[in-house]
Amino acid sequence: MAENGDADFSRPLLFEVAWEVANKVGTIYTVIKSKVPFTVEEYGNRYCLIGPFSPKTGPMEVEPIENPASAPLRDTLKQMRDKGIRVTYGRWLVEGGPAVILFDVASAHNRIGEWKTDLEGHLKVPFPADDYDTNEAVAFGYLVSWFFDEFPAPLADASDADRKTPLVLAHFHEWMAGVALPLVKAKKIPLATVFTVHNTLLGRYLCAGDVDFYNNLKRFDVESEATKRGILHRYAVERAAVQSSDVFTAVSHITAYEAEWLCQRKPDGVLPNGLNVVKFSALHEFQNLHAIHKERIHEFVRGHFYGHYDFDLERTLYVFTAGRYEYRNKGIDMFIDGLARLNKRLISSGSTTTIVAFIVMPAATLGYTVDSLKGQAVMKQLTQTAEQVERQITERLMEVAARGRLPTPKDLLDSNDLVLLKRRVYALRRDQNPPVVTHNMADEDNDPILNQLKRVGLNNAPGDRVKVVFHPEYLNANNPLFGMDYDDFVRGCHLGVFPSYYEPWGYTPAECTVMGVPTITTNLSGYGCFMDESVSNPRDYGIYILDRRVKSPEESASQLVNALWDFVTKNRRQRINQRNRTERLSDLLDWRRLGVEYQKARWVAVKRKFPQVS
Ligand code: G6P
Ligand code: 1S3
Repeated sequence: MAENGDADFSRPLLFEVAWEVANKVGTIYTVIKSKVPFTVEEYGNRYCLIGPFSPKTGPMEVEPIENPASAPLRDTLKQMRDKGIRVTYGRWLVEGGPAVILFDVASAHNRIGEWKTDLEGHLKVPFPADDYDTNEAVAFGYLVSWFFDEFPAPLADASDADRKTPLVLAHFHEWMAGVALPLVKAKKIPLATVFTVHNTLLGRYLCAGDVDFYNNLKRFDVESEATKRGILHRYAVERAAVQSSDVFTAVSHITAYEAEWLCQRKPDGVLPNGLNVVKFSALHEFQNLHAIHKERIHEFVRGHFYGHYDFDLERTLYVFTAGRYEYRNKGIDMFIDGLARLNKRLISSGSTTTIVAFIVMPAATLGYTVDSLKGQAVMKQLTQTAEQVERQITERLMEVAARGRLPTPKDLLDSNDLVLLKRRVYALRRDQNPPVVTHNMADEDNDPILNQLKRVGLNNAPGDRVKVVFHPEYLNANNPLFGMDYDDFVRGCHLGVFPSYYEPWGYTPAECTVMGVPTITTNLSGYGCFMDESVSNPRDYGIYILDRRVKSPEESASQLVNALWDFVTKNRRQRINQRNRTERLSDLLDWRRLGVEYQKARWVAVKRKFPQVS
């Protein structure tokens, strides 16, 4: 956004519009936030983001500025404020510090009825009264289109010489920001638009059910499928956004293929999600971080498995999966099945390697279980006691040696120490297996993960070579069990497993890659397809790509077990080498490389909207 009011007309203004601007709901927040520094580098103060104001997080996300320095923006916001709309303008407190406009959707709630009736006229679909998310999306969309309608923009057919105001571009993400697009088109607002889908509404619903999605993609009766699922109105918004934008894009080829059939327009391009890659100057630095964070996971494991801690941590590997709790879409069904088969194979081969598999997926819970908290507490007490005894031993050693005598074993531990230690050791006893879940689930009986673990017999029994820990909450440094941020946890693990069936992009494996952690992914994830196209032998770089597109579920499951087996039978030196190779791929995922696709999409949008611009 032009702050100084005298913008260079040859240089466009760029707005980026999304429900997750300064409002973390899911991973689109990560896409936009991580891309900001790269976009600011190109657009400087001609860049501004637009999102909804969240009373909970908005004040922490944005540093407000009373009045924008740019006169057109100031006037536009004033006109809206004068009509009762609450707007926060300021700097988004993220790297790059871009300008941001947050509309308080609640201040427009009184207009939702009128706007929905208008939208029904445009989309020819009825909107239910009680769909909260849709109501919010409608209000946000009308506010955004109102903003662009008021904002001075060049006439689409003006020549360079006549153009009095800068050319304006807007990039919209996802259906919740999509309502504005058909309105912009209907009102003929001279705005070059790009729309990106990060998944399709119908695709997500269809995949979560029991449907052979990819083999039937071309045959779905989209409106009737959307109607069956009660989402026809949402679907209509998404399709209208797709069809009204100057340039339509998807985050991956697999999603582009899906969107072509479900939203009925072939995407103009693919905009993969990048990351802000921070490279270490020497490879050993990220390897050292792995060792440091693995130590912290060891501490958790000693506590969680207290009383049954009979395996060697030097021969233990940590594998994990994480993300939104979408059991089938994220391939958790296949992951658990794969773990059960791996367990059998390790046992029958007489292996002494132990695998601890973590599932980090938020679900409704009633808090941590007493047993989980107790495990960490008894281990903490044991550590304190051991440290106390150690101090006493040092004192005794000194005392004896200072008198010119060599200490004997009897001088080291006295009976009080032994009593103290015995108390701690007895506190570690327990009859039952260590729990597979760290929390009390709100609905344990119907939890798909717990039910499948039961079915396949993974219950942390003493003889099992594969142990499981389901942590139904995202990780952060204040977590009483791990006390680790997610990134540190990932670094401490050995392998990320993401056998997704529906995964438009998949940030989780991409994040692993930039941290040098090998992953298992699939050719139904945007990330997996991207790696398959970009790297000649992904497996050599620690990227195992399962075929879930052509192969049967049984064949894909065998591929998963083989990939796990291949990984767990590597020795330490091989794992270290593999991590080095994985980390080398991180440049591929950097916004500096992938952001170019965004530039191309914007360029095409300008060309389509303003053909006279050279
Ligand atoms: C890093 C550290 C090494 C450590 C190794 C453990 O490479 O720099 O000092 O030995 O991690 O690797 P592992 O795969 O066994 O956790
Ligand atoms: C979507 O979030 P999800 O986890 O619901 O958008 C993400 C960002 O583009 C993408 O990485 C992910 O695959 C999609 O599924």
